[in-house]
Amino acid sequence: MSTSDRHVTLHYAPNTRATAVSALLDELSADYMLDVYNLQAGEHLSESYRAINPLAKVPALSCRGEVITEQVAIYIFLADLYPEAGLAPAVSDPLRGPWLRWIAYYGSCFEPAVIDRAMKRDAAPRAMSPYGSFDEMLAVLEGQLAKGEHLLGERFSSADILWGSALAWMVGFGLLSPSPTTSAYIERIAARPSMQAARARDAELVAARAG
Ligand SMILES: N[C@@H](CCC(=O)N[C@@H](CS)C(=O)NCC(=O)O)C(=O)O
Repeated sequence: MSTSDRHVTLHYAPNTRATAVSALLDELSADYMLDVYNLQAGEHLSESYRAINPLAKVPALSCRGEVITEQVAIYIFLADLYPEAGLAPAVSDPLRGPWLRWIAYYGSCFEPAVIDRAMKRDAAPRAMSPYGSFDEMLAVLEGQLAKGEHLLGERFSSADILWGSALAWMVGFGLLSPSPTTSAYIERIAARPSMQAARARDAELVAARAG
């Protein structure tokens, strides 16, 4: 596969879930470009963007004529697309299953729990709730984070970019009171040059609009 076969367009808006995806692309030294939308101006609601993502959400990727939406798919797809960066355990690696588990946990358990909390809704009855209770969901995650520097222990992976950025957002919104270990994890991921560069670029994009 040549480098150009791996060119990715990231459909993007600053200060959103797409920001950390751009950091992941830098971590992977990927060949990519940004297709930037102004959410405040409603640019993502256009017919042309709905042709890419009918839900009119970012992030979305275009690669080799296909569209990939949903963060959990994107964090798996990109790390697999650039395996030489080592951010996706190989299928033969014992850490492959845990890596998939924690990325899926984000979409299946963490997001629904956080949205319920943000909306001040109780979890659905236990048998219907995709995450049990908020406290259980968080305790399971924090138990994993206590095992090492990264979600997979010593091994840094694309899952850390997803989780580090999501946890930072949730703390910023006042939806989480993290343990000291989780706070240290959030800071560790936020300090990565890729994350700092993504935040700086977002500030420039927003400032350029204001100007
Ligand atoms: N299920 C999507 C959710 C993406 C999402 O909610 N993106 C927000 C930005 S952080 C968005 O596009 N909001 C614009 C809108 O809904 O109008 C995923 O996990 O990728």
